[in-house]
Amino acid sequence: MSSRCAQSDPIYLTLPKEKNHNATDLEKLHIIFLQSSTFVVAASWFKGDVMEIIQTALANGGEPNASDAFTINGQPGDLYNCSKPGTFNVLVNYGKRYLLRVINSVMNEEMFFAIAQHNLTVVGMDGAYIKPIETDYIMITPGQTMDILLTANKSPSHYYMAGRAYAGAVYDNTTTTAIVKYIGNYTAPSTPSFPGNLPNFTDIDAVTNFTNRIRALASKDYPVEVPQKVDTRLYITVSMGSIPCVNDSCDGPNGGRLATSLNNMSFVEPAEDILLAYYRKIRGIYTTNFPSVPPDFFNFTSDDLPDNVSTPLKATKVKILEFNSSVEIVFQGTNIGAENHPMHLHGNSFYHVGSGFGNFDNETDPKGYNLIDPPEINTVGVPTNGWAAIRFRADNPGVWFMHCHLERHASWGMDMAFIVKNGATKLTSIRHPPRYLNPC
Ligand SMILES: [Cu+2]
Repeated sequence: MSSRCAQSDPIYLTLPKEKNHNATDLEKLHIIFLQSSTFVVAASWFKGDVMEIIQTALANGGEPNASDAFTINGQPGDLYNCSKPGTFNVLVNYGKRYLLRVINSVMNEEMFFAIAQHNLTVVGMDGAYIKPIETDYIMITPGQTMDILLTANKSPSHYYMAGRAYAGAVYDNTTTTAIVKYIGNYTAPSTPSFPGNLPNFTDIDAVTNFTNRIRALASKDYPVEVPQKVDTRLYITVSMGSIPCVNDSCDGPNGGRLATSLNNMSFVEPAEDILLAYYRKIRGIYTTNFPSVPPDFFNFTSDDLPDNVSTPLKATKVKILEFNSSVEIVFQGTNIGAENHPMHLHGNSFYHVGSGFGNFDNETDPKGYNLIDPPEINTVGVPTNGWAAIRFRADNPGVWFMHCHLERHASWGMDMAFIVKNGATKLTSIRHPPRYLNPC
């Protein structure tokens, strides 16, 4: 049986320098979640080719099957049938401190992660320092990276580290584990202790409580440069709609085809690359009128939604940004298929200046923005039926994709692109394409 590795779009790791953390006795460990792996051992895997599963779901317009297992460093762990012999082990020495680099490379799920009886000290996120957070669990979205210090200071024994999903509409409800094993002579328990503080699948409070603690380091060496004034503002609704099918014959809601959207625009991947079309001034590939506000205003998070708000328009629209302009985006989650959405921007990190539940209020909510030490990240979780505000300076000329990092939402159209115009100099302008461009 074969299976394919299902990863999100490429993750570029820019890791903070370690000099701030007296890394003299720091050992480094890399912890990577993968949604499926190279081998299919038991019944609880994606059977067959994961791309085929996704293509079939896309063709039929419905949800793809949830995965059958998560893995830590390629292994599902003890809680799956037949996986025990391959469980990943992390060997530690008592008294040492370790740097865990946790990457959520799961395709469709945000993940909780914890280690039995050990606190985690989160010191970095998406390649930037944060003020250290002592916590007994983390929540990490697909594509996000976290740098975490672990001190091996408990009784030498075996301890589970475990990860499970923060639930979406359809989710894999299994739990992946690895084992932290202290080196030395002691009698190991027959079963390692399990992290009692690993939140349950639907624990929204656990997500909010963890996320709200994240602050940039904001030191002299690592200053915060969040724009205090805004040139371009966008207010973007994030929705999970559907488009009717002939004879209601598709697998989505009411026989329709699932179609996610940003400001009611469900992104259609163009035949020609947007970057090339922009560079070569090819017309008819995209339009530049991505809406800066939702086309219709209603109570976005109400249980009682107006009729006809769940059918988006299919289009390939971009938003043009002036070089070096400051941009604010408020993502507004809606009750059109309410879910948490990890929104991810290419080309720039951004500052996460505020979040809340319900509808964003453009008079009162900005008063609560954190413009002192907001974390600098590249993926932000938009709370279920809530909002998240980000700011960045558009100083990287080019074409930059922005999308939900849940792969299935992105594949249904929860995407758009920015075109950041060139600056005045060669250094602030996009480069020529390479002389030879791969034809595929
Ligand atoms: Cu999403």
